[in-house]
Amino acid sequence: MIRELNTQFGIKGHLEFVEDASGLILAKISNDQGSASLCLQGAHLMSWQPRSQKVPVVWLSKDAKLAVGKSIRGGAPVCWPWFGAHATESAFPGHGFARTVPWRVIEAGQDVGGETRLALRLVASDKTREQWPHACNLDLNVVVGETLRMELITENTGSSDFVIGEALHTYFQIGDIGAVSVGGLEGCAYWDKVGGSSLKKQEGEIRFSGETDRVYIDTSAECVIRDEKLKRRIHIAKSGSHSTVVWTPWIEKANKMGDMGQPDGWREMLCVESANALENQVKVAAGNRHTLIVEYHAAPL
Ligand code: TA6
Repeated sequence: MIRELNTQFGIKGHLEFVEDASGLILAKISNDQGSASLCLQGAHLMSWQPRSQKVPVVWLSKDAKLAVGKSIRGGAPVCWPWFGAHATESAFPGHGFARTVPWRVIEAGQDVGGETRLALRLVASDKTREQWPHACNLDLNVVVGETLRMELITENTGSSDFVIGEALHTYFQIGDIGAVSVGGLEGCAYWDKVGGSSLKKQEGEIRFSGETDRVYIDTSAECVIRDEKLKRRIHIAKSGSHSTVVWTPWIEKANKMGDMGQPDGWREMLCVESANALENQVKVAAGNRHTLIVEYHAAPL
């Protein structure tokens, strides 16, 4: 499998497929603009570091475990075809199945600007069809450079419409959760999921002093993480997404989760997720497609 992948899609000096000890296949990407790693299971981008940055921009837990059928803590998990708990089936996996099932490589190449491109498609199975019986394709296109671009494309190849919830649930690396703010969501309505679920309005920039789990709705705004410790900004631009989720577990939930990297790995991550969730779920008409795009770049503060 590895040899065939490298023969068909490998790019000398830029893209190599390797097998992890867990048996999962990883794509290792490197060019003069940046480097990244991606697990084929879940099309899960695990890390990304532009050459301009001394510290990765996408965070991966030191305790991240790679295992068949299990989600990986960190990176940019693909949440699809629902976000959060399934509406009716509590036995179905939170955030959908896309991030824990096999995907296959469909294309790879070097763009003219020197970025490395990798396209993957979810491999449907009896298991996925049990949870999602609709005829469709789900692709993820990743372009790695000084900017990271990801395109999540849902194509309805069937004869009936369907509705999806989705997110690129990206974990960003920060200096310390007490030394960052998030701008771009001022004035937006959000569902505050901490201590129940209530609808509130964002006043000013977001700062963090405890568990924060918010689904901002009806917003296509670009967000910026301002990191006073690493002295950098992370720009999070998006299209085809009308929800933004902002999440830090804080100490109690992080310790319960057990894979956030002891003793306080959770202090060095912040999730800003480009999504379509809750009232922003998307109807994909028969024969149509829907694309959610994110573009990340880092700059000095
Ligand atoms: O996106 C925020 C959230 O929904 C939180 O409520 C928390 O559950 C987080 O996702 C992590 O979920 P996971 O299934 O990856 O452990």
